[in-house]
Amino acid sequence: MPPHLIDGEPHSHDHDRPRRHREPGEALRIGVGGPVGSGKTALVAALCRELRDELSLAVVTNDIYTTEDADFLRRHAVLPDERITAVQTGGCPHTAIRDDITANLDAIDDLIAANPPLDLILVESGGDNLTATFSTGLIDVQIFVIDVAGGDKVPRKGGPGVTYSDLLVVNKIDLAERVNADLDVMRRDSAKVREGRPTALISLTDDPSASDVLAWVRTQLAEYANPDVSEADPRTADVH
Ligand SMILES: Nc1nc2c(ncn2[C@@H]2O[C@H](COP(=O)(O)OP(=O)(O)OP(=O)(O)O)[C@@H](O)[C@H]2O)c(=O)[nH]1
Ligand SMILES: [Mg+2]
Repeated sequence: MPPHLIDGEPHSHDHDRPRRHREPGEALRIGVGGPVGSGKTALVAALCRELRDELSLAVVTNDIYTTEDADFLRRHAVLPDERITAVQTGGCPHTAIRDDITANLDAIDDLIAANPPLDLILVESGGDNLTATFSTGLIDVQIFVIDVAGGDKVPRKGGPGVTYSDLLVVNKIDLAERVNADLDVMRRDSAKVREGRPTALISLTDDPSASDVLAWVRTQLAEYANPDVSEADPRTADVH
């Protein structure tokens, strides 16, 4: 048994599963996951603000016991209320995005019915740990958001989100000095575990438009809009 495994068998993660079949004209679905407080909602808000004038957008948030994130997005009017839906997961946040995704699929169906046609649906996971990833039956590509406050060792610790997400975002780099996090170490370790998949080091405080992430999202939209390249691996888009 490999020394890093407790129960002997590797877990089956989503990265090697087939991707969701998208009908022509269907909205691109982007999952935004990551640990509690890393900046997922702040990133979703930034993307909505930047894209809402050119695209038809909607958001699903997942919270365990509340509708806090949806309330935040509505309060800050990043989108009209009818474009934001909250799923209350009631248990481990990863369950609703990976194991029983029915509530999220229902929420997406309702958003599509209420706001036709949609170009992009952002699905924010409840804050979880490094093992949480989205089912490829729910979303098309996923962003995993960590932050520097967890320490510069986090990328080195790996996990499916850090390793296999289509885009890894290391947020709050404005706090790096305060928490003694070495950004070069985070950059180097991310590149090592991700084997070519892109990573963006950002600060939503210093760059509220999340320009690197925005550029990556635009690339995904362009690739999915072009049927000739829609079968291509979305992880090829470069950020850093
Ligand atoms: N200093 C700093 N703070 C940030 C940055 N991005 C987000 N925050 C703050 O971090 C806190 C958590 O941000 P959220 O967007 O709520 O994080 P989240 O990942 O959605 O949190 P959960 O949904 O509860 O898991 C908030 O107080 C944000 O204002 C950043 O780049 N720098
Ligand atoms: Mg949130």
